[in-house]
Amino acid sequence: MVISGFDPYEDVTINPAFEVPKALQERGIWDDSQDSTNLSQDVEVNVHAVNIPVSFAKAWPLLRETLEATKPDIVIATGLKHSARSVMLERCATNLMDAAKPDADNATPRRMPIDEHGPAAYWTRLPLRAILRYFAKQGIPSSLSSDAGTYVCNSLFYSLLHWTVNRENVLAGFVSFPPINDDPHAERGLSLDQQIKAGQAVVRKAVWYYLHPSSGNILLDEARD
Ligand code: PCA
Repeated sequence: MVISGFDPYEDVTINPAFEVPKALQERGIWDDSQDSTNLSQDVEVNVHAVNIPVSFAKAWPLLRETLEATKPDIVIATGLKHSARSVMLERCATNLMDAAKPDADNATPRRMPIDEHGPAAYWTRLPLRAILRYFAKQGIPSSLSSDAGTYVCNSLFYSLLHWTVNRENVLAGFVSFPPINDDPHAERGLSLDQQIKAGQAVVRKAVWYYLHPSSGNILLDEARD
């Protein structure tokens, strides 16, 4: 599987979208005693982490290069969402770039489609409700979200879902992390440790689902565990 994050950006000192992919590549996805996926730990999951520049022009070509080189079954892209209070599972990517600030190449696309001929949006095929319930069991605050904004995160997600349209054997999704906050009573943000656990849980559940695909509508279904 491939998990992508972003290069350091803005003035964020510790960026969960940089740290979580790195941690998963180093530790794998199993070091959590509360695992309840009933997945045998014998399933070998190779985690390949990649950091992407916060650039509208370069983000997707770089991720695509990695996907073509590693041919993963599962791709989870991640980003930091400043406004998030918890881990957010993104349902869809919209065909819109609207940058409020310049990207790493100093580009500021305003109200432009990502793909002039592409559909307005793509849905993810990750089993979001099942992941959400799994998070609840593990005490990881999380919620569903309908967009990853209109900046580089959303553009990367849109191109990724476009790429998977004809690759039915690839499961792809996007997770937005909140800022890192070690205060357990904070209204916003989660500790890095919790965010790493969340990243591991998303991948475990995605692997489980990959091995037990459902024929139902994963966005509406109260998917089984
Ligand atoms: N968040 C930005 C881009 C990189 C990141 O982590 C976004 O919300 O698009």
